[in-house]
Amino acid sequence: MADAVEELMGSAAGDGRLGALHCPVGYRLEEDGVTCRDVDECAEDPGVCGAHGDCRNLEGSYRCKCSAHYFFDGITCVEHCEPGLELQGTECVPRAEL
Ligand SMILES: [Ca+2]
Repeated sequence: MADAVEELMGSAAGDGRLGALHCPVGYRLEEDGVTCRDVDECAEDPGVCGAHGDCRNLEGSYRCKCSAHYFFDGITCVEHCEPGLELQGTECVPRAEL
């Protein structure tokens, strides 16, 4: 078990993903090794919003502008909010737990 973990970490470090500097989710380290740049999710994954939404890149994230009767659940456009999410305007958001 321990060997497998070490191997995994070794390979991750090998391709540069485990450097001294980490970028927040939605950002990627530039080739200079110090600059974090926004990932353009719309350009990298044109299908990210599915067939029923238009993608708009945002700094650190992205949004899908969904067609009528479709809602953005934080990842893509869906026809119904998943259990645990509730509809708020045109977006499915985590249901508030009190
Ligand atoms: Ca982005």
